Amino acid sequence: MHNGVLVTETFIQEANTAFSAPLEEDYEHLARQLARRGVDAEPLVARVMAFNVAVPTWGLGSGGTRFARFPIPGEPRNVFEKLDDCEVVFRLTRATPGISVHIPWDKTGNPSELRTYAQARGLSIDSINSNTFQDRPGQTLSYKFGSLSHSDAAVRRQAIEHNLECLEIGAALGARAHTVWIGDGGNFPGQLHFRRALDRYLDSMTAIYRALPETWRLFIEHKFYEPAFYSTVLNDWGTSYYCARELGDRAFSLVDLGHHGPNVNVEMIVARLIQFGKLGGFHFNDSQYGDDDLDAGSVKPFQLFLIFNELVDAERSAVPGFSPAYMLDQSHNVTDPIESLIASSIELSRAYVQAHLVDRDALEAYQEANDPLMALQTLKQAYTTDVRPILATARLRGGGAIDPIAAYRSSGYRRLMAERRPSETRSSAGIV
Ligand code: RM4
Ligand code: MN
Ligand code: MN
Repeated sequence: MHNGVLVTETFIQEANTAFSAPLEEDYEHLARQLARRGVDAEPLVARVMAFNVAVPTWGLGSGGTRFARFPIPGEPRNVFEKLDDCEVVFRLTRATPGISVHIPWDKTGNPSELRTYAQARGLSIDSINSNTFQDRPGQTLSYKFGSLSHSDAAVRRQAIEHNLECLEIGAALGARAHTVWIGDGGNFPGQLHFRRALDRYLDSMTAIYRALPETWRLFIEHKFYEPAFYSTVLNDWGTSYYCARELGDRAFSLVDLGHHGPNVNVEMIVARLIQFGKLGGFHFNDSQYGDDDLDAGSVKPFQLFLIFNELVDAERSAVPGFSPAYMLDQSHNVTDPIESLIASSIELSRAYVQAHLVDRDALEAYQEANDPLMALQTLKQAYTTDVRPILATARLRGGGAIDPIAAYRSSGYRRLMAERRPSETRSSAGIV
């Protein structure tokens, strides 16, 4: 069964008919408005068409908290069904051909079969994530007290081996990056010797780095708390930067938007990592209090814009080696995951194109003249521009939907999946 049956090109074209005349009008109006500001809309459409963000397989099922998980009908039951859902997101948005997979959650007996399955849907696996933050049935040693930084060398070895296996699977899948996030840390003061734990982490990571295929990048993801509540081993961007530098040229820091303390200036962290040549990429999501894994741009869209402002600034000034990987990392607890992923990918494109609207010469002049009010106004002018017609035009030209969520809802895809994928009783708590 191929799910394109429902969300076919013809279906999308038909869904677009009602929206295309108003879109044309809105696009022309916006293009004239931008022309008055000396901005050409056409290259912006081209930029949006070239903009991609990878979708996480673990975001396709309903997530949950440690209290409960509320499954929705038609959830994918395995990685193949997850890819079917990814295909729907991709067809409608045309912005999400890349997929991040998590091992062992997405482990199959035959990675090359999975690779072909993805390719047949216009998708590719671009990064692999290891998981040493939970125990699996049949696992010899427990990660309860850590993995790559564990006090016991045998546990560290087991966690290293798992990462090496991820590299092998990733190579068969055609991935180009490996992301390591560990849950290691301490729940109580005194539990961990901070320096020793970090040394052990670095030793383990060195073994993984040595096995990294030549063309790959290694991403390390810091997080200031959770599951460890008092201290984490890779707690902040400074530690991450230090470790990435110690590991070598192909190791980079990955910024997950939910992994910072409240009110932390994340855009500044992004700028610092760019300046130091160590920004590997992003796990986009949004949050109110912590690692809430909410949809990108839902709570703090201005922060998302400010982050893209730094990214576009680096892109335009051709910072050497600047090539961050854009990935979503979200848990959809109360929405249809397909809709959340569509909405999130649109939020990212919006922030990206708005960042391109910043009048950078004017901004620099205001910065040099110490005119904070006008500097902010310059950013706000870009941020308050309604760029929806540019985003929709880019989707339309790429073969996607003008209104992807409306098209998805009218396709009946979820209903059909509810019939085809009888639910498995899985009411346990947990992120996925
Ligand atoms: C973590 C972290 C990792 C993700 C897991 C599921 O908080 O963000 O990137 O793989 O959650
Ligand atoms: Mn993450
Ligand atoms: Mn996270």
